[in-house]
Amino acid sequence: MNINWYPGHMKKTKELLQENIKLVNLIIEVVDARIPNSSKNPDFDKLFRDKKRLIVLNKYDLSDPNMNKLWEEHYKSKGWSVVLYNSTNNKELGKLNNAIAEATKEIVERYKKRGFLNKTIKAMIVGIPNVGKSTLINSLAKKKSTKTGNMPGVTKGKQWIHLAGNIDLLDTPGILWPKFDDEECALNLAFTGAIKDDVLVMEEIALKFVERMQQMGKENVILEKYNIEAGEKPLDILDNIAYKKGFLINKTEIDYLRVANLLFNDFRAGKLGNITLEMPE
Ligand SMILES: Nc1nc2c(ncn2[C@@H]2O[C@H](COP(=O)(O)OP(=O)(O)OP(=O)(O)O)[C@@H](O)[C@H]2O)c(=O)[nH]1
Ligand SMILES: [Mg+2]
Repeated sequence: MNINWYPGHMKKTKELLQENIKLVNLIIEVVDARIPNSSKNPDFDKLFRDKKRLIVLNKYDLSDPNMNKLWEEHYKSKGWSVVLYNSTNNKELGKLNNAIAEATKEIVERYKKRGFLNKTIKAMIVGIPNVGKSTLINSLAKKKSTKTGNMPGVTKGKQWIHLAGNIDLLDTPGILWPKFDDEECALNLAFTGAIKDDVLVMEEIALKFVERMQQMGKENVILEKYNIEAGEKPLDILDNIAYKKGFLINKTEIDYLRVANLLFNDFRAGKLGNITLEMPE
């Protein structure tokens, strides 16, 4: 399977990130807690080498709590600030504000020594598409300052948002990288909705998803959710879901696209439970 999605606007966004590095003190890199490795753009480590970085493991309400701890420790051990966050829950805001304050402590101290007591901290939010960057900004701004949506490619250009407490945030469009060398990584991005469904054959992706769930010993989650029998092959599971739901074309042919859409709507909304698809090395 050959999965790639690097439209022209992503190349432009990379240039935009590059141009704005000098203007910011802090990089807030948002990753998906269900796929912390696959959702980490490998270009960023080089691009932001010399900047203070805060990693937000976003959507941790959808990922496995035991894995969350492992990933948090993993990134801490790399010397980055880390916070587990749910951008859709305003009760968690304090946690993110504390993490930002902690990550910018040294910068604020340096400003103070030079006599700048209320200097604005500028932070740039970066990450792959659909990971929750704009939702996170809206949570910090306590209002809808920037457009969000459950599909990749919602934010089209850069946008500065001024927050109380002397901080400016730069929202940026999500970007991937030109070529996925690793099929597992590409599939993880497809499963979670970071790659536009339109450029994928969702029926095949669904098959790969069932296969992965089987490999992880989580096939039961699917069987229980749809109240179906186990099957020998991943395709049997898709068939069983289709028969159970009556997803047939002309009463005979299985409508695999409908099955795929159901499966991914449920997985992406957390209706298959808290699932993390990869472990730290
Ligand atoms: N469950 C859950 N959903 C979230 C969280 N953060 C964001 N979402 C949802 O994820 C979807 C994508 O959010 P956006 O904020 O638009 O993502 P983005 O990173 O700005 O995406 P692009 O602008 O396309 O790059 C939306 O449906 C949000 O409601 C979270 O922490 N938990
Ligand atoms: Mg956005």
